[in-house]
This record gives sequence, C-alpha cells and structure tokens, in this order.
Amino acid sequence: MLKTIEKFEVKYLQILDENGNIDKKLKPKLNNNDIKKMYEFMVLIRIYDEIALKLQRAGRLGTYPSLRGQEAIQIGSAFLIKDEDWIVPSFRSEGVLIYKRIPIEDLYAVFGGDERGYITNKNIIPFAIPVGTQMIHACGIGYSLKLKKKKAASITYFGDGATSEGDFHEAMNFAGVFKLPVVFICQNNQWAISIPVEKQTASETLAQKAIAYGFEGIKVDGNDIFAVYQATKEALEKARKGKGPTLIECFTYRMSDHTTADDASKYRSKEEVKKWEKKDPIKRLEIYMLKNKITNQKYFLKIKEEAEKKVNIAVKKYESTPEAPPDDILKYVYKEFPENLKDQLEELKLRKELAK
Ligand SMILES: Cc1ncc(C[n+]2csc(CCOP(=O)(O)OP(=O)(O)O)c2C)c(N)n1
Repeated sequence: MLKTIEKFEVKYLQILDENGNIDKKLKPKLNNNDIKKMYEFMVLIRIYDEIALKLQRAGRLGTYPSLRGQEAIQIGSAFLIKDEDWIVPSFRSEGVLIYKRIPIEDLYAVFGGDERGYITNKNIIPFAIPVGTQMIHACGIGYSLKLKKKKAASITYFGDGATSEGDFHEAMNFAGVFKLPVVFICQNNQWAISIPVEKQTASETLAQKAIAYGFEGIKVDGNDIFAVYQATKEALEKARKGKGPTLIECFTYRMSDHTTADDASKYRSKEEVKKWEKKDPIKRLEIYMLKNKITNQKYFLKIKEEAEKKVNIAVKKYESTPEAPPDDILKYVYKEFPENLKDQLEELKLRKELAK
C-alpha cells in the first residue's frame, strides 16, 4: 500500500504591495492613528540606524549591524507585544527594543561596549551575538510561561543564516513537542554575511521547516507592515491561548553591509540592491498613506525632523555618560575574580590612570 498520509501547505501573505495597493479583504483592523504610530516608529529606527552608521565611521561607536530594510518586521511585530510577553532578540532587531522604550542611548552604549543600560526590569533578554542561541532561550522562557499557566508568549528574532544552526532545530523541535507559547520570527534578509539564502537551505521556503516539527509556518512579505502585523497577531494570540508555536518567515532584504566590518559590494550586485530599494517598507507605507489621504508630505517631513531631534538627544546622552569602571568587565561574569584576571584588571586600571 502506498498512500498520502497528509498534505501540507505553506501560505504566503502580502497585504500591501510595493505600489501601495492594499488587499481590502485582508486589511487588518488598524485605525489611522495606529498606522501613523507604526510609520513614526519605522522612521525613528531608520534614523537611529543611519546615525549609528555615521557614529561608527567617525570612530564614536564599535562594530554595528544595520537594520535598514527590516523596519516593517520589527515595528509590525513589536506593535503587538504586551509587557507580560518576553522578547528574545538577535543583534539585528533593536527596532523591537526601541518600540518597547529601551532608550536609544542605551542601545548606542551597547554597541559602544557598555552594557549597563541593558539591565532593565522589562521582559527583554539582551540581544544574542552568537548566531541562533537565543531561540533555545525563547523556548526555555516559553516552557516556564506554560508551567506557570501564564497567558503570555515569548517571541524570538533570528536571521535566515540561523536556521542552519543546530540550535534552530532543537528549539523548533522542543517548541513543537511541548506546544510552547513561542513565536519564531525569522528575518529572512537573504544574506548571512556573504552566504546567500540559496546556500543556506535547499527548501523552497524557510517557513515550511515548521511542518517537520508539527506546527504552522507562514511566509510573509517582510516589507509589508500589515502582513507582518497580521501574521504576528494570529501567532501571538494562538500562543497565549496555549495552542502552540508558529514560525513566521519574513521575506526581506538586508539593504546595508552585514556590519560596518563588511563590504557587501564584494559579493552582491548593485542591481540587486536597487531592485530592493523599490520595495522599501517605509516608502511603501508613505505611498499607501498618501493614496488613502491619511496624511500628507508635510507630516512625513515633520516626523523625520522629530526623529532626528530625538536621536541627536540620545547621541548626546550616550556620549556624555561616564565610562563604565573596569571592574564591570568581570563583575557580571565571576563571583570571585580568578588570579590571572585580577592581575590583568590591575594592569588595566594602572594604564587608565597613566592615560589621564
Ligand atoms: C555561532 C556563531 N557563528 C558565527 C558567527 C559569526 N556571524 C555573525 S553574524 C553571522 C551571519 C548571520 O546571518 P543571519 O542569521 O542570516 O542573520 P543576519 O546577520 O542576516 O541578520 C555570522 C556567521 C556568530 N556570531 N556566531
């Protein structure tokens, strides 16, 4: 006997296309103020990002990974995260944190090597620099929420490259078996440094990987804030109701270099980047707002000016914060400092004294 056990399908969701046309049947219930709020945060994080790149080039910030092009994913999903949910981010998802009111100066400080501002009382884990480790943490948190019978979810962000890590598969399997309240947001920006997504997987989509672990995966247009919003809404509601995890593959493009230590022009064409500029998530929302008379050009300019002001104030705060004491390097890692590190710490302190 040979029979089909089950048929699977992977859905692709786009609500707002690149010309600003909306699918009326799929349009989420958002009022004009919600849409403006989304737009304002997308602009704020774009300017945060542009200024971060300038600060790094001027030697005023360490290595920085740009989030340009991924604003719709980060704001569209963050819009729905409640304070009792948990955010488990990657190094390219600060837009979510900014939406959840982590001060911009604290994020600049992290990229400047000072993580003190990161110690918050919010349900937000410091972003993971190792690729993919955070997905397992999200499951641990999800498991705890389930055991405590909380109506909350954990939401984790990662790139397409992270889906090749064992951690991804362990996390997905664990989440599926235990029906955890976890939402996996894959920011498929099609590049993991210089490795294109085609070299990452032979699957047609990343979303379909969820099927193997027994839960739903959906692919959405990651430059369409309404699609990201809708898919995240359904996934979070499902998780909070105890109905298990979801994988959302947000298809987008990494508009900048991998980080400021990279030069993407060495491995991808200008034409490819240009093609994606036309799909810009912020421009797309602007076209939609103008078409539907939600606002006008003057408002766009005002929002950009306000965002620049906010970010410039954050830069001043970041740069006027006194340096962290050298002890901080070890304080959060060791209860008692090992002898060899104690010596190094003394040397560092001495050098700092001499440099004064
Ligand atoms: C475990 C681990 N391996 C390698 C690296 C080096 N590294 C940093 S980012 C990156 C690529 C990540 O690509 P992806 O998951 O697609 O995320 P993106 O950078 O595109 O947001 C690599 C290999 C690392 N940080 N951690």
